[in-house]
Amino acid sequence: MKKRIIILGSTGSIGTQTLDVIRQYKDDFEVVGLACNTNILLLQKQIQEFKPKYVAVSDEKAASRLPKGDFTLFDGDMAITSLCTIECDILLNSLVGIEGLAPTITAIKFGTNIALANKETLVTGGDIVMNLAKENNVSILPVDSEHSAIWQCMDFNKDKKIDKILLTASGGAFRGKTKDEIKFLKASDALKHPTWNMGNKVTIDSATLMNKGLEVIEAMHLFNMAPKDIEIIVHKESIIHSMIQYKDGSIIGQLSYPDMKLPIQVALNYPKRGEHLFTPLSFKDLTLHFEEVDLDTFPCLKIALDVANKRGLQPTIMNAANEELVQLYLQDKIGFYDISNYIQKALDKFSGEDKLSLFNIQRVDWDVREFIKKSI
Ligand code: MN3
Repeated sequence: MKKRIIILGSTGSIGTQTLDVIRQYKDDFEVVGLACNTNILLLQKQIQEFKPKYVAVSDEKAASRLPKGDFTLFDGDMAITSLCTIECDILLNSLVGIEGLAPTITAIKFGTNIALANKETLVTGGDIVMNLAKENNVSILPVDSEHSAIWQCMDFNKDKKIDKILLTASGGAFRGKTKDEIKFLKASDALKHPTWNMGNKVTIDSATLMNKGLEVIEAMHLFNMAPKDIEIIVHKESIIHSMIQYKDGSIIGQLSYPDMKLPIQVALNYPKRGEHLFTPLSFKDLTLHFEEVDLDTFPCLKIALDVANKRGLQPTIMNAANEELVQLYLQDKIGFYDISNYIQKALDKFSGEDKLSLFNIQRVDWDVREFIKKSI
């Protein structure tokens, strides 16, 4: 029996790489649903090739441009939620931003296993999502390379008693530069990212190291670890994707060339190992470097670590402000350090003391965005 896959965000960076993986494993997987926001041209090609039974397009105007075919179309605000109620074996969520949270929750309630590439799901709603997953006996399969690495090091047993997570970081596009140099750098400078092939939002988050902060919060929820037991190590080659340390000091790491298709296929094939061979690492001529992380030059990470400890709605406030500010930075409307400055302003302004619920997350998210838009 082929595993039935639904992909949210099929036209994005992770979505297209997931379809590359499925192309390599034609006998193992079947695409039953695809969802995107506006990229109808690419979606049309994907529909022709993978023949999903269900398609969701959240932008109604864009949906109207999609020619009818042998599939059921969901369009508009509820499109993605509707797709999440369709039976399948794995729902891969690669939506970008807080938009990814509600669909994850819907799919979990329907008992669907989630391959999770949407960081905000766990960053904002981690406590809700992990509890719901447990109640519904649903697996959260990490797709992010670091979390996949940790999961693989644990031999897929998230309850394994470990002492520490060693989370590696490429350091982003501005690694090694001073504050005075970075101050004037624009989004276009960051988009020339050295190692990973990612979307624009993630590339900027990677340059500010907010991406690593979000990953600490994700790891905290996924593996039930305190933030203080998650150590960040800058490793510019991105060959070691993360490591775990046992009480006796023994460390286990996962290594490969940086290629998102590897963690994607690990999640889809779980609990089996995939048969398709990725280019294995050649140790000849391989030199690896490690540095300490510089929290002074990259204040976004410092904020994220602080917020990780506070939990509740604090990560939602940080994330909402960051999402808005990254868009403004991409449009050249603000400078690099405005991102961390205004995130801090948002955290100072909002108490975030209300109870953690989907409703409160969405409300606070909206309020913080309005605050940022008005402030700039
Ligand atoms: Mn990552």
